[in-house]
Amino acid sequence: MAVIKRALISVSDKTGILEFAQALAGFGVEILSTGGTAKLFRDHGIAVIEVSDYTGFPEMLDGRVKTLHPKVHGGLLGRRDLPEHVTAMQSAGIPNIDMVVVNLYPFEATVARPDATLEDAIENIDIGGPAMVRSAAKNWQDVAVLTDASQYDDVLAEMRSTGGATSKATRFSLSVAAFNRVSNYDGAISDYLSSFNADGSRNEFPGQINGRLVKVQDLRYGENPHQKAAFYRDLYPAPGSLVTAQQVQGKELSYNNIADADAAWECVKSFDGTACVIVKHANPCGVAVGNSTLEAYQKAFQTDPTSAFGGIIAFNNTLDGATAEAVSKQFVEVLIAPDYTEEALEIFKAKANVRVLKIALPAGGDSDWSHGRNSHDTKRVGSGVLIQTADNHEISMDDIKVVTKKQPTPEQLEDLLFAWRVAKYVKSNAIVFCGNGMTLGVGAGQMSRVDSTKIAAIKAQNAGLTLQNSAVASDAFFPFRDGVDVLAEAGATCVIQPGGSIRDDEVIAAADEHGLVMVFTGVRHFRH
Ligand code: 93A
Repeated sequence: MAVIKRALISVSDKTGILEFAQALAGFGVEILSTGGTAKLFRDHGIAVIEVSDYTGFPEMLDGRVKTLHPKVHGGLLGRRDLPEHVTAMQSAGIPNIDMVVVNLYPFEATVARPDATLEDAIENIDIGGPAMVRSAAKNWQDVAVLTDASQYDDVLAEMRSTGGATSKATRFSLSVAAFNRVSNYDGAISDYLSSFNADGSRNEFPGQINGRLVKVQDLRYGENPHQKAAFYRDLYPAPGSLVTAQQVQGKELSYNNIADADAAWECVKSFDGTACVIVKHANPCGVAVGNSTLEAYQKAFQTDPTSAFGGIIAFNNTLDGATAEAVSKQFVEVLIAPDYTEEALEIFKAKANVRVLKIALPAGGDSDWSHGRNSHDTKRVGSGVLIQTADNHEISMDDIKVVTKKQPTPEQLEDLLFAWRVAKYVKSNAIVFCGNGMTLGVGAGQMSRVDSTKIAAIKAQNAGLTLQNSAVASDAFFPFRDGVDVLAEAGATCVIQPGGSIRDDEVIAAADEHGLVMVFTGVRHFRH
């Protein structure tokens, strides 16, 4: 146990610092502080020694040099267990400093401001703070380092129970937290500065990316029970992304639950009207829009009741009691919605295993999800990672080009756009039959497009749904006419696809032959 006799406090975020310093003073701790922090303490009657008085060296260069002094760093770094260190410190007149309480210049908050300039950012790069944090964290055997207000209470509680000391275990975990903090801080600086090209323009893919991840939770196992796993999130997650979810009830989320929940949530939040998405094994097996969450769910369920069993179900609107009642009739693994009525939550309570997730709408709180979009998408390969900007592409009516003799009706256009939206979230090769704001048959993840088309038609048939007058989306172009022949025979009357095949002429001729409407989007939505 190391009793704290002297502490250096230098904080930008002054949350809770008065109470903490007051408590330290109560233990008889001598407090050293920098300009602004020292003034705050003096104003509140807390005894404090200015670091500049302590070192005999004034703060200078607009505060850029405040604590960078051997009397500070020697006091933090000197080993108490080495006689040579003890003697050297004594002869240099450097007393021990047993505790450092530092939080850094707000670099991250500064660069998050839309109006922040490069100069603002540079001025908010803290040098002396991280230096002290590192000195103290390196010497954790004897020095306690606090870098966040959330740590104050626990440290004080321990000091109360030990007569003013901290334990080795506490000092070690504080040291780890301190290095994490400094690493994140430096990572944020490195990421920000690297995101500029030499001419001042922004660079989406800089030479180095400091992928900083924070553990959300350990998982019982991975994709399979013999694999170990944990769930991590970005240090700064996109608002409204899955990692921001709050689990309201239910069993612990599994690895596959999380992967599927993400697929369902990303898909459902892309709709403007009330929508429901049911996902199984990473693919939507039912998607629908409706006048209520109940109607959307009932339509989505109809697409493929067999696959919906044990599915992940997401809504983009508050889930009400009537919907909860209906959903409770099926076996469901995970439910996701921005909110739930009290009645709905009561109904789910009776199904204690069901995992119920609530994801707050992104700041702004309206139906415009664009500010809640993930910016990048990553995929692990061997010892590397592929990074791309997220597939946030949306088409509008202006992007659509009719290529057949037949023109689409307004209803057909609506169905085509719905089908196109869904196809983006289906694994390639994706073929999606739709009609009346719901999926009718989904063909996913096949190695050939014609097989995907056949499977989608078979699934519709299995569900007892008719494909007469349906609309079809294909996530990428038809390489041959065979897929078009299959969907026409199944009853589809209109098709949306990117176009761009060398056999587009053959494909368009097939569509004309079948009397179909075909439109090109000019973009594809591969999803692997
Ligand atoms: O400008 S600095 O990099 N130079 C320093 O020597 C130094 N020492 C502490 N910034 C420095 N600090 C930082 O000052 C601390 O990390 C803390 O964020 C801030 C507290 O300043 P004040 O007590 O004047 O409000």
